[in-house]
Amino acid sequence: MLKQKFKAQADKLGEEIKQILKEHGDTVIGEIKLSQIYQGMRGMIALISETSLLDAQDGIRFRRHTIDELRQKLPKAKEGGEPLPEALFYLMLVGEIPTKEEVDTLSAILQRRSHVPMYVYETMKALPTETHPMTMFVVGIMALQAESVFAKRYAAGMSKKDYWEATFEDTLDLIARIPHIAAYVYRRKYKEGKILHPDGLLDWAGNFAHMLGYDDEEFKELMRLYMVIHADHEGGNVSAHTTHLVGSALSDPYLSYAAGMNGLAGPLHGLANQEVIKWIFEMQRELKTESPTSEQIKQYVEKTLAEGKVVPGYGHAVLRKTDPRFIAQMEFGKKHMPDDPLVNTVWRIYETVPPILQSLGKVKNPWPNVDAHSGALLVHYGLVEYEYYTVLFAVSRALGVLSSLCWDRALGMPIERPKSVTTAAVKRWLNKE
Ligand code: NMX
Ligand code: MLT
Repeated sequence: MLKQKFKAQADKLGEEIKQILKEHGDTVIGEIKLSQIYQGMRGMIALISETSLLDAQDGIRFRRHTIDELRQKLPKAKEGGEPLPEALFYLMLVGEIPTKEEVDTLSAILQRRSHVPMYVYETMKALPTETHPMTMFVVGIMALQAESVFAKRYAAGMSKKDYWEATFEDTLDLIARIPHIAAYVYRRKYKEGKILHPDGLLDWAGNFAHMLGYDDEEFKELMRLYMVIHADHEGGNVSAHTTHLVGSALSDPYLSYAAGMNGLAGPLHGLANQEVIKWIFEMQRELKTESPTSEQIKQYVEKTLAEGKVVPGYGHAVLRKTDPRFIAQMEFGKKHMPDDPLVNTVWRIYETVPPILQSLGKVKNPWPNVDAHSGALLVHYGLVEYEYYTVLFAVSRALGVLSSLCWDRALGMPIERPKSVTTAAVKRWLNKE
């Protein structure tokens, strides 16, 4: 059903795009400044991504729905609780909010597809336990690539018109299997390799929490919220853009997703979630207090800046306001753990950091992003191994980047290959040479 629905939507949009390009293909939609090609292409519109759109002021909208709306409208595991991430995947894929029954069917399909062959675990096990969890995770995904339907069918001479279907199959298999690989990384690195068997009756995120070893109902709710808010952030962020770029060479979804997650593992992107909590723990250690005052935080931030480092969890390349994903986590904290000292420290940092960054005069967005809050909520439930946090981000990000990849292949997107120039060429344009 989901596959047919997706195909029908893709055919419809594909026709509309053909018409738009026929009538308006030569329409000029902007201009490029020289500074943009030297400065990370900020603000340059260069990609199509159907699953979500980021507004500098209002934050992310998934198929036009804000985070607040998703928390109200998407089906939930329990009344009044957090939305089911499978429901968001459904929404990103076909543009419709599913019914609870449709989500339950999808959860059951994912359970059925979730088998990970033993050789994948053996490959991860061959790595030393000191290996960073993101490296272990990506090695697991790369080992699993041998299962790719797309790669097998391409080798057997698949027609262009079937690329979307093979991508769709790999996407469902990957989303089903990724939590198992991620849970194994955690259990292998931190819990002496004691694997916990899946609970076939649970939803995707609830079962992931269970396989990690956290059966507290509130933690499962946190995982559902976490998996929803980290899923997608339009197409230009490093992990989404990389997955799209690598996929454009017809590298299969396993290769493309693994490439994207290597980008997520950078400290300016997804690794910032571990950096935030590490930074707070170092501050607590140095100041010898669990609850630093605003004045102490201010001095610590100034020290961080004086050492030539960034304040992790603050700033954004597109957002110019507090990230609504930060607010959603703050609301979760106020509901479930209003007196937690670490969570309160995160809130005190939120009051203290923005004016300091603003006073530097160069930081375009002094407000917190999603990573400023996530670690403190995890620590509250006992998940203190902060090097693991980016793996959680990666599990969630699969929902967005893989549904986007389905759209890329269904719309017949070509290989991505922009033009680069040398500074000598730039000087020639400017008649400086
Ligand atoms: N602390 C200190 N300086 C900062 C910060 C910050 N949090 N954010 C930006 N700046 C500096 C930046 O390093 C640059 O300095 P310089 O000119 O000396 O190189 C200057 O301000 C201008 O940068 P922006 O244009 O404001 O930011 P840009 O778009 O280049 O980068 C980030 C965006 C997110 C990479 C940047 O704000 C940052 O490094 N933040 C801290 C790391 C972080 O939280 N990353 C997570 C992003 C969300 N995610 O999950 O991916
Ligand atoms: C993300 O969720 O990908 C980050 O906020 C980074 C970005 O959007 O550039």
